[in-house]
Amino acid sequence: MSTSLTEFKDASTIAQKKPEEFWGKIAQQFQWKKPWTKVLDYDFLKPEVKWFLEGKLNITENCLDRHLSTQPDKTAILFEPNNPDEPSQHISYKELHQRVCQTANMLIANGAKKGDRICIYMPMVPELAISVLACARIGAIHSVVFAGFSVKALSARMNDASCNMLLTSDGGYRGAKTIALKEIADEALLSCPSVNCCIVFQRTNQNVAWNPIDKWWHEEIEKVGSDCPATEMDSEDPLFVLYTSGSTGKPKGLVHSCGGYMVYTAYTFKNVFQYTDNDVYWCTADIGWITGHSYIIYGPLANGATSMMFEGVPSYPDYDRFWEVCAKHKVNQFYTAPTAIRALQKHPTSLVEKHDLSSLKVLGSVGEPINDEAWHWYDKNIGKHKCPIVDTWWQTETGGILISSLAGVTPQKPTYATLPMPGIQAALLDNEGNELEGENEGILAIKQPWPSIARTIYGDHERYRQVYFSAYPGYYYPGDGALRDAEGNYRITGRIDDVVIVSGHNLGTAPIENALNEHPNVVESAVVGFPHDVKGNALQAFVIARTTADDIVILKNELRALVSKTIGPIAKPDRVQVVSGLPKTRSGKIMRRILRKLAAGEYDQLGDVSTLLNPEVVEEIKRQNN
Ligand code: 7RM
Repeated sequence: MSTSLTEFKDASTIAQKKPEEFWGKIAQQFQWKKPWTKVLDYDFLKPEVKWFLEGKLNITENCLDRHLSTQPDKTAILFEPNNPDEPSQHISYKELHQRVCQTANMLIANGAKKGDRICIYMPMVPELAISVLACARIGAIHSVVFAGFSVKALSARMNDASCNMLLTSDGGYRGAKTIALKEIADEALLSCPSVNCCIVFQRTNQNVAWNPIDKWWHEEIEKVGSDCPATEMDSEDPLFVLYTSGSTGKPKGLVHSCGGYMVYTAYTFKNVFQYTDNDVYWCTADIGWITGHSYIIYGPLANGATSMMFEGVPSYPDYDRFWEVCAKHKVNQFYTAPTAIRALQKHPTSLVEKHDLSSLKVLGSVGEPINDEAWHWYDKNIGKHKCPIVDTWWQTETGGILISSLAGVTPQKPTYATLPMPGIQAALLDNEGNELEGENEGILAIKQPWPSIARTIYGDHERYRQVYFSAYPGYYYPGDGALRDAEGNYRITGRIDDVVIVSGHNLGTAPIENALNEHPNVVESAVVGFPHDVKGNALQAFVIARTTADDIVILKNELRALVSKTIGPIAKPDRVQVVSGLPKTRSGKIMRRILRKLAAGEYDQLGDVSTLLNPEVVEEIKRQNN
């Protein structure tokens, strides 16, 4: 681990000059059943990437078995339930190992084998993490679908990967609500002929319908023992598939491999968060997202860490739940999303001050650019100016963090993700694909593979090539824009596809949103283009305002003037619409695709809005426009 700036710089230099030597050395710290013969083989044009060729391993031996001799009683998973009156659970490495093995045997007893796709549609209970690891134990490919997703989203994902089995639960708790997961799963299964077994974990004890392929988890688990050898996997065998929404409707199933993914998530977890032995680490993401896969389960467990799993939501029973839980478990590293920070920031700071947050050492941010106001609120009120903030830029596709500071080791800079991790060769390109030098702004691209890059899109390698490797041949193209300062720090400015051409001018919507957000009465905003007779496209701004209705006309004029002054009259939105919310994904990303359709009045082309966090705002926007 790099614990000083010098060590970090040395690591970066070696990783750049001799990547195979660098990653080979890191990979040696893990347990391999058979060593690799070559560290890296790749061709970004094909594209093809292979790490630790011919190496054999099982990731669960590295996450579990390896720690049994050294720290069997250390808490691996610290489970905090939705209901604060329900006791938390400390699951030791020994117990987790035993439960994963037993669950793996339950899967085998129900017909699962290496290479099968197993869909997991479960709430944030320990059995979700156990299911993921049980699949990995036997070499089945897990496909976790976030338990907030609809029937359509679930069935589309199960069908895309022709899943053989589904692991779900009767229901799930989410704040004051209960979600009928089994009911959703039942409806989804009606159109998923490949699934021939559905194992149901009991969480809420609600009534459920029963079908011929259904089995109760608690009955099946009783029938098997807890001795389960780890299946030998090739380094390049798929470990899991995870779906991410694309700019078109069809979700992309990104496939991650066993060896490279393990090495990179473990390395970045340790270095970014500077995790030390007795720390309690908490990532608030759901395991349904890549952040949960890499930084609740695999990265932390590969390091023998204590990783907290939280079943609830930030607002239940009140808006201080995060802080209450931090104090209760003396959390040392806290990793969350800007959308959560902004939501909590709206509530009185007395809700924070009520709790003793002195255990916190490191704060993290992930998922979208963190705006200046949220960064400073987080730094002041949660970190008390004492905790470094790691703003971690990465994607489902990258498997692990690519750009971030290392907590307390490399310099931080508000709203900047800062420096690429060792081994990550970031570049800024202009529209023609020329590399830009020094302080600049452009299209972010990565020049060399890193161990946890996704290997393909499930069942559609051509789409994988097209989306990530064809725009700028020879580079991995993440689809984000970035600024770089004189020191080489990166600030991610937003998705490239969030660009609108107004009267022939390329306008990024992100800077316009930043300008709008400067207004004291604006909470959040999103800008999209819509077709315009004269300009080709014009801009529409959707803003969440603090103002009451009376002031809206004044506000709209002020906002237009503000954009005009900050960016230029060309960027002035033709329309400003005040809304109570913006359509967001469950992980907090604004769905500009839907706002574009709404702005264009194409209500029949909205696609499936049921996967949104807040489908009701779509209805509200439609109503306002009629
Ligand atoms: C981890 C995750 C990926 C997209 C990515 C960016 C945006 C993520 C940051 C960020 C600015 C960050 N995976 N993004 N982290 N933008 N700063 N620290 O979120 O596949 O769901 O999304 O999210 O646009 O391309 S993801």
